[in-house]
Amino acid sequence: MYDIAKIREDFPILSREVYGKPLIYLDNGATTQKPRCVVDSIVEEYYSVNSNVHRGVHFLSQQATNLHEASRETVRKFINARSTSEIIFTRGTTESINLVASSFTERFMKPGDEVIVSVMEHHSNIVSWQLQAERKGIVLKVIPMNDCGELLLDEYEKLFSERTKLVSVAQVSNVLGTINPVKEMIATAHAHGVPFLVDGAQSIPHMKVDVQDLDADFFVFSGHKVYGPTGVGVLYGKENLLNELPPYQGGGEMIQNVSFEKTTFNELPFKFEAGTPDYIGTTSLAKALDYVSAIGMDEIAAYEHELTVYAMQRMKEIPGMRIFGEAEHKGGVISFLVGNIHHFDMGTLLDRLGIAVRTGHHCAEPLMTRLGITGTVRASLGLYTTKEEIDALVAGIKRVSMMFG
Ligand code: C6P
Repeated sequence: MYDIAKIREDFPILSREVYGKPLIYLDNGATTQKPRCVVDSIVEEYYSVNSNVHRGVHFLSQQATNLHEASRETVRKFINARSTSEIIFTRGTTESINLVASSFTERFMKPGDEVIVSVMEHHSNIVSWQLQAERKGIVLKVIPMNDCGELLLDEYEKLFSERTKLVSVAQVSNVLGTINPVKEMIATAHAHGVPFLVDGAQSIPHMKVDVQDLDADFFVFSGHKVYGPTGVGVLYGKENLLNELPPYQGGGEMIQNVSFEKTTFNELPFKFEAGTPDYIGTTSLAKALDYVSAIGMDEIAAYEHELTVYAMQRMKEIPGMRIFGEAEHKGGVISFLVGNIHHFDMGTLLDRLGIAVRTGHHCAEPLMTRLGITGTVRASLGLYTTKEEIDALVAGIKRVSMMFG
């Protein structure tokens, strides 16, 4: 049984009001709200354990280290990696992609070598590669999509050449909600001998992820989008690949021995974790993963799917409604425009009704160009979203539309 009332009680913020109206939080694609156990974990660890990890012989340092490393194991289990050596803690999806872009390019790419991305990528999976294009002369190739927001797999296949060195694609689009067939796309890349990075920022909160089943070479995500804290994220990488990559940043923890003549580097995963990690954040992230696991990722996916189907159907009742993203396989992200109403106006007026949505280009300007628009209003669902909230959104949109005649 999916006990939505009980789930909502775990999130104190959901009972607050804005402008004297009950909060209807539909901006989960930007960040999710936190259950009590996640916030409690932060407070408790600061109050009773806080000490730097991997650095002290004393009791607290060892206890903090144990918590930090236990969290790595929780992440490993959550995405079914083979070993904790494959779990690198970062600041989030963006830092994880930048790490791979920098280290992978340095190790494996020459000027003229190619990376394939898709037209629906978030800026972090475009600009990270463009920086390498400027510095190292690599070339970006782009998988196009159809008008429903589905990637054109035949075109994808045609993009491979002898110079293709990596494919980097989001599992779920943060604008269209499209669930891309990454398992199939990874198999295609591997048939060409090319590794694949999956941007899991928008998939990890909504579906079961098994990196071995996908056969992903890299998988990245942010803690804050999966009901965890801000400032901590994950880079999963296959051990043999990570071993080949040079370090991303220099500092404490990532070294074995340092002299002014020569420095040797620590083993995985520490080679990529320079400086004091956000060990309070990693413990709290593990609490978030335990929390969603206890509900069940399949149960969350089924609940959100039903809600998405309902939301799509209700939204289409609204006169002048244009929905961007109608893929057959679609998650709970609904981008729309109504008539000639500017997305910013719609978002601002919905806000006055207590409804939090995101407006603008959603850090996906090339996708906006493809769609021929400057931005959308985006409602993104979470595990605590209710049908009543969808109804309130639909009523809110109708009310704003009436105001604009
Ligand atoms: N998308 C959104 O409102 P960070 O900021 O590092 O946690 O995540 C970046 C990122 C990367 N890939 C995808 C597919 C994403 O959706 C995001 C973040 C948020 O859509 C904030 S722009």
